[in-house]
Formats: sequence, structure tokens, C-alpha cells
Amino acid sequence: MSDFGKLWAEISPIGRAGSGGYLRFALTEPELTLRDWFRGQAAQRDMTVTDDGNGNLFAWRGEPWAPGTVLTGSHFDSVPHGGGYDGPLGIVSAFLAVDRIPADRNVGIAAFVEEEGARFGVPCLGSRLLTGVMDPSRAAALTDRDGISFAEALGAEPTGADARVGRLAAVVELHIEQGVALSEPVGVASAIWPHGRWRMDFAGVGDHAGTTRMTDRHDPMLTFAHTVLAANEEARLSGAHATVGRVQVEPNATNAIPSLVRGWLDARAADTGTLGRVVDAVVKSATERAGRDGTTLSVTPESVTAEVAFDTALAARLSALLDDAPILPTGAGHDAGVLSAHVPTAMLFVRNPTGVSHSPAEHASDADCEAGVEALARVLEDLT
Ligand code: HGY
Ligand code: MN
Ligand code: MN
Ligand code: MN
Repeated sequence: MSDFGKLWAEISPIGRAGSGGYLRFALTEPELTLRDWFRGQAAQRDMTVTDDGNGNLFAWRGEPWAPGTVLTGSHFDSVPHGGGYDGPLGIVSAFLAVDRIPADRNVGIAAFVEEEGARFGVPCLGSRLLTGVMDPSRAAALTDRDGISFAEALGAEPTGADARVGRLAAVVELHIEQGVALSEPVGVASAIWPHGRWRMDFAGVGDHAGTTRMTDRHDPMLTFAHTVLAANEEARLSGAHATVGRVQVEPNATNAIPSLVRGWLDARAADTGTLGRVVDAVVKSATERAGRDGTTLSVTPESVTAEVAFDTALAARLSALLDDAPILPTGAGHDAGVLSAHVPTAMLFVRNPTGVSHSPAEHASDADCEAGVEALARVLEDLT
């Protein structure tokens, strides 16, 4: 079994559900177990482990945050029943890559907390706190579906920005590709599409599903259903990506017309103008429909992210270093995207043959993952 295969076998069972997908929500038992695994890997390599007080874990070779350090790593948390590679691949690959570079190089490995936003609702929460993009008191008050706050889960108020981020020479995050554009084992990221989440609350009149005449209804599920179709239509017309997910219905009963339906619009596009037009068109269509249904709609933008254009010189340098590895954009958000506003940052993608991600079917071959480790080692050695 390859070095990669051995390490991968250690973490694969952690947090796996019957679906074959993973339930690794930030600061819950499976993710905490993965953090213990992280500490063990660091100890085996005599790396110093630190926690930044925001829930982000780091392993350092050399002085923590030493000027000129190159930071790599990714995240452990998953979406519900997500794949096992999205996040952990970047951390496992980082430990293996560190084994392959000269021992005197200053490298850090990060495990960022709540990258998916699947528990507390804000993606890249840890990297946003670390870089000062997210206010610690707002983060502390975020709650999960059980009403547990991020501060309670963390066991303390998050500490917020750490100015030592500015000392880093570079950040490189390795990640499974989430799409089908990569035909080579390894690619280099050029950009992250602008994207965001918009909470949409559809309010109507709760009533009896069996006795209320159709003409008397103000059913928010109807307006919601129309909005799902509108989002799909507008995205298709614009070459964008739009989904309505994480649906909450109150009351959620077979024989009751709900009074409230809440859903999140996840929209992404290759440029900010297109993204804005798609979101505006969806909201306009939903609002018109609400007028017909006698319901009301409120829209709250959340974690809207501008386009991330990675350092082009750095991307070109890494592509050349990696035998002209393809340079390509992604529609997925990443901690590297947040850090890129503060430090020269790059991303390496490992080929995903089906492109499927955020699903139990997500997969990358051992050979391609091994190629990713090799590429990351070359990049870390080059940059340090
Ligand atoms: O949802 C995303 O874009 C990423 O996978 N967190
Ligand atoms: Mn993801
Ligand atoms: Mn990810
Ligand atoms: Mn990421």
C-alpha cells in the first residue's frame, strides 16, 4: 500500500455514515477525532501544534508563524453526507509532502474550522476569523440547529485576527477538484468564481391541508417551489450555477399548510455582473409570485464572496514547476480564497474523474492522490 493509501486508511472510517458519505461537522465528535489524529501526525514529525483560539489547528515545522513560513493544509469538516476527500485530502497530503522536503524548511499545516459552514452557517468561518474578515463576537453568537453557539462548541470566545498571517511567505491549499475540467492528475487554480448564499424566508398563512379551499390559501411552499424553478431557469440562461437548499418548513406536517418556508439560494457565476443579474432575476420572479400567492418574501444576503483571482505569477510558477500543469478556475469556495487577500496564495487540484463532490460518490484515485502529494512536496520545497 502506498504512503498515501496507508494514511488515508487511518482516517477514512472516521465520521462515515451508512450512506457512505461523511457527517464530520465542525467541533463534533468525528471532527474532534480527526483533530486528535492531526496532533498524532504532528507529534510523529516533531512538529509543534498550536490552536489560534478560533478553532483552527496548526502543525509547524520550525518556529510557529516564523517569517517566511509556507502554510498548507485545508479542512476536516464536511457537508452532510459529503465525500471524504473534500478537505481532508489537503491535510493528509500536507503531512506526506512535509516528509519529502528538506528538514530545515519552515512549513505550517492548517486544519481550518467550519470551512463548509454546514454547522454554523458561515463557510470558511475559521479562515475568516483568522484574517479578521469575520467579527469574533458575530461568530461567537452563530448557532447550530440545536441552538448550540460557536463559542459554546469552541469552549471560549473566538480570538479573531492574528497579524502573524502577514509573516507567511505563501499559502498553498491542495484540494480535490470539484468539477470535470481537469484532465491531468494535478492542476493549479487560477480563480474562484464570485459566489454567495442568500437566505430566503417565504411567509404565508398556516392552515388545514384538508379543509382549506385552494382559492383561500396563502401557501409559502408554492412560492418557494416557484423560486426553485426560477433559480434553475435563470442559472441555465446565464451559464451560472444556482441551487436552493437547506430547506426548513414550519410546521413540517403532512396535513398542515406551512406558515413559513426558509431556504438558502446558493448562486455562483464566472463574473460578478452575471452573479448579480441572476440573483436579482430570481428575487424579482419570487417576489412577483409571492404577490400572486398572497405570501411575503424576505431575502438576506449571507457570506457573499467576490471573485478570487489567485496570484497569477505564482500560479504560472507552480504550473511550470509541475510540468505545465493546467491552470483552471473553480466554482467552489476555499479557505485559500480567504487567505489570498492577505498572503500570496495558490491552490493545487487533484483530478476528480467524475467531478462529483459534496456527495458520497466523490472520489479520486490513489495514483492521482499520490501525484498530488508529490506535486505539493515539489511546491513546498520550491517556495521555502
Ligand atoms: O461550498 C463550497 O464552495 C466549498 O465546498 N466549501
Ligand atoms: Mn466543500
Ligand atoms: Mn473544501
Ligand atoms: Mn477549502
